[in-house]
Amino acid sequence: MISKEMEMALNEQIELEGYASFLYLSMASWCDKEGLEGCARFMHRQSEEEKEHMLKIFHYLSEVDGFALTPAIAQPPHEFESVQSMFEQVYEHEQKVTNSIHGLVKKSYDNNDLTTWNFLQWYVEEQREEEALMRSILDKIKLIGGGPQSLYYIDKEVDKINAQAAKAEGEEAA
Ligand code: OFO
Repeated sequence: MISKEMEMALNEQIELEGYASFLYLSMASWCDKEGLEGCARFMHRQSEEEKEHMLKIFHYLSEVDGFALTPAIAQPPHEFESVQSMFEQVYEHEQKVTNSIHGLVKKSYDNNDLTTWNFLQWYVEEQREEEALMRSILDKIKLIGGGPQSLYYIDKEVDKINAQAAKAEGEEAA
């Protein structure tokens, strides 16, 4: 059975993952509005992934006799200054999630809750991958620069990255 302290901390993580899902959904909608279809597909996919991350903790809590709470999610922003600033916000959010996961890993270790410690290793790896992915997109955006057709090329690149990620996970790119 999981401790109340760990249960509460995992419920906070549920909220953070849920917020990430809503934030990326909001970004997908903005991208669509701006005609950035590839970026919209990418953000929709990220939003779904975050929902899965949230649910994974839900199921874990049930499994260890804890109680998962459905979070109240704050409304994310709807407008973004540019595609670059949007991806900068994604990267920042991912760093925040990474710090939170690392905090949970430490807490589980300090509490001698090695079951939760082991469960969290998946998230440690996932965050490493997500941060690397967002950094590589930001690097591409900087390389493409601000020329007249830059948005077209950025959108194409992000769409390509999305298709590769979907393929690697054996799904159809939506
Ligand atoms: Fe849940 O991995 Fe990103 O935030």
